[in-house]
Amino acid sequence: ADLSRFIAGLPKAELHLHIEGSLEPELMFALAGRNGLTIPFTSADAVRAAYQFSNLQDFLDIYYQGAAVLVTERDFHDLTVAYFDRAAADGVKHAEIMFDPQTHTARGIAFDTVMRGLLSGMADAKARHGITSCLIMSFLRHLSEEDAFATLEQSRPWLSHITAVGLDSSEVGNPPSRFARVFAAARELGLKLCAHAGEEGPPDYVREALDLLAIDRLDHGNRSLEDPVLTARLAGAGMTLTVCPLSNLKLRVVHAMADHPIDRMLREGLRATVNSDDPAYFGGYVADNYVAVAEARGLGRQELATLARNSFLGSFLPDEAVAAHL
Ligand code: ES4
Ligand code: ZN
Repeated sequence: ADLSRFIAGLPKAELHLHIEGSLEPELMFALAGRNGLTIPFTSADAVRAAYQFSNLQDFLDIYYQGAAVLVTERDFHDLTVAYFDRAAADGVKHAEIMFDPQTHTARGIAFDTVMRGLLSGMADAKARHGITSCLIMSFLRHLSEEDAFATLEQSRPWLSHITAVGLDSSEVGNPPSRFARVFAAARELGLKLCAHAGEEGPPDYVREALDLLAIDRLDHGNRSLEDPVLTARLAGAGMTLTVCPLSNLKLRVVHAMADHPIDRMLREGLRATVNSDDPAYFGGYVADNYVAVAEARGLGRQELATLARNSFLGSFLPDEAVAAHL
């Protein structure tokens, strides 16, 4: 209880959060009803009971199915507000939110509908809780480069409201190299660059994200630790890793929380942060992730404070705003 209170009281930024992954079963049910959609479950608890996965692909199949209840601007607004209400309780002061436009445009939902709903939810969060936020538009790596370019094109009217692009979905077999050109185009447009790499994929994919995508931030990155040269390079470059302990456990990136490498990452000089990834699916919001890994690894207050400080250092906030949070 003491540890939980300390963690909730630590000002923190959340840097790895898929907004579609914050869709709780109760809201999924409500949105299905409101939109006249049928989902193959009789209750929110039945939805929860169906969340059985032991690898990334099994999770993604369930996650994309859940996102299908998001239809109207109000749906995206309500989803976003629900996330921020929960994040506020966890001491989140700033959030950099990933969204997957292709998951929605592929179902005939307009890009503008998604953007309007997310942005109005973010404005509400600022008004209600004082939480600042920005958006990371993630490309689905199981789709083509052409599809990613079309998505970048659709985002053009909204570029002043988008801070970065990301790369998510099925990692193995979809290396960063497939998206080198679209990332170069995004950089030309002034966007920051993130990519999921080294979650299930090998250290080579992390190297590709550095060398071919020129990422500003690495999502997950766990498997970098298998390569000491790569680890030293990430540490030397001051690269931020957005680590997600409960996600790692659920998707078997680690076999037990007691094996989580978060403290090893810090000892190796990596700028590691703690994040929730898909909290509605992985069993906890950001403070739950800090608590779970702190208890399992025996982290002290100093290490926890370092992780929280790293979250601001690794954010895309301007230097003055970072300094104001430290
Ligand atoms: C994701 Cl944990 C994870 N990995 C890759 N892509 C994702 N999309 C949502 N969650
Ligand atoms: Zn993720």
